[in-house]
Amino acid sequence: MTQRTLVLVKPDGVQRGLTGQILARIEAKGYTLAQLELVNATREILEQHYEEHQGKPFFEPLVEFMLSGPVVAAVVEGDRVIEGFRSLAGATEPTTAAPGTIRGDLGRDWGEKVQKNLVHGSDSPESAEREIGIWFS
Ligand code: IDP
Ligand code: MG
Repeated sequence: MTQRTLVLVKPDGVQRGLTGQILARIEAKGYTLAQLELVNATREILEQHYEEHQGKPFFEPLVEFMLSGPVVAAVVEGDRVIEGFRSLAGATEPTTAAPGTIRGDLGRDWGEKVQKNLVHGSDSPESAEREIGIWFS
């Protein structure tokens, strides 16, 4: 069954001029861009989006990072795209994310309280629908 996922190119990806490369990898894999928008997030959006992380030590640095510049929000479609995009993105920590992945090839640790790792991808069908509703309401 065709799935949808929410992908964000985070502010580090936009600021470093990597949006095109990241979207190109998604398209080259064969997925479809169904919706695409450059957005200045608000604290309200981010507190909803990252609600599962509220109270963790990296939560406030994460919100500040996500407010530091525009993000590109996309709804991406395809069979098993949720799993497929997370595989394309690589592990959370860019230092150890596998080469060949977006985070592994394009990311690194910058010695900050939050891992700047270029992209977000929903982790389940329920998260995807919830997150698409937050960013594309
Ligand atoms: P994910 O983006 O790979 O799904 P999550 O655990 O959902 O990872 O965390 C959300 C975001 O919070 C990560 O992408 C990363 O930017 C940041 N983050 C997660 N865990 C840590 C941590 O232990 N230290 C610093 N930042 C973190
Ligand atoms: Mg996550």
